[in-house]
Amino acid sequence: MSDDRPSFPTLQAARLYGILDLGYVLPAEVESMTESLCLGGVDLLQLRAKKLTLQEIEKLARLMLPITRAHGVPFIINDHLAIAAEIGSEGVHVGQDDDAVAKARAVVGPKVFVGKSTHSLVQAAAAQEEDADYIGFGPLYATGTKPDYVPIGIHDISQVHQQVKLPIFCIGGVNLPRLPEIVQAGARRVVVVSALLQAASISQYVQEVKALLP
Ligand code: 3NM
Repeated sequence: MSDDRPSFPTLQAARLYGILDLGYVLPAEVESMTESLCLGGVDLLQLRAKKLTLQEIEKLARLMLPITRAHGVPFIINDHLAIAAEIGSEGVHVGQDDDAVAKARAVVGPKVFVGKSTHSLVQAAAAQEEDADYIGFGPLYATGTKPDYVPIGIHDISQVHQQVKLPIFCIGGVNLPRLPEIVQAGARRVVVVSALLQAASISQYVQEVKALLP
């Protein structure tokens, strides 16, 4: 892992976490979309590509990294620890069925942050015990981006913030019209995927979401 990585804002300061999901974006659009997301002001950006080969994902990650670095946006690789370690991303994200946080940290090294998806209060508390650097909490609503997941609703948002002291990113069906009730329920940070990637102006959508976050 290189020691010359630039310094980045803390995860605590992050409010809007964008995911560039290849379910919505063509490989040829990845660079321009990355630029738009960063210009708009996402605080974190993840590459998620469930259907691409490892080689394809690494290639796209290498296209994105100089852009996110130029904007000072931490770049996070979903699932693939070896790619994160190889390219030197700032973070890696694992799901409930993926490697444990300790395993992830052993692969990517101590300077790379490790996030974990959680889908209940119990899983959120367990991720804190596991020493994750942040958690995703959701899906709040049914979402086509993860169609097989049962939505957990917004009623546990307040309690998860009392129980878990890590940065918590509420995820799943988050969009501008729903944001007021999500914030009202106690959310401080969100992940937005399809609403952002399908917006007429990505940069403007980013700005509008950020304006509604506390
Ligand atoms: N993880 P959208 S929900 C990638 O609950 C992902 O862990 C989730 O996409 C979880 O903003 C989700 O389009 C999809 O609903 C988020």
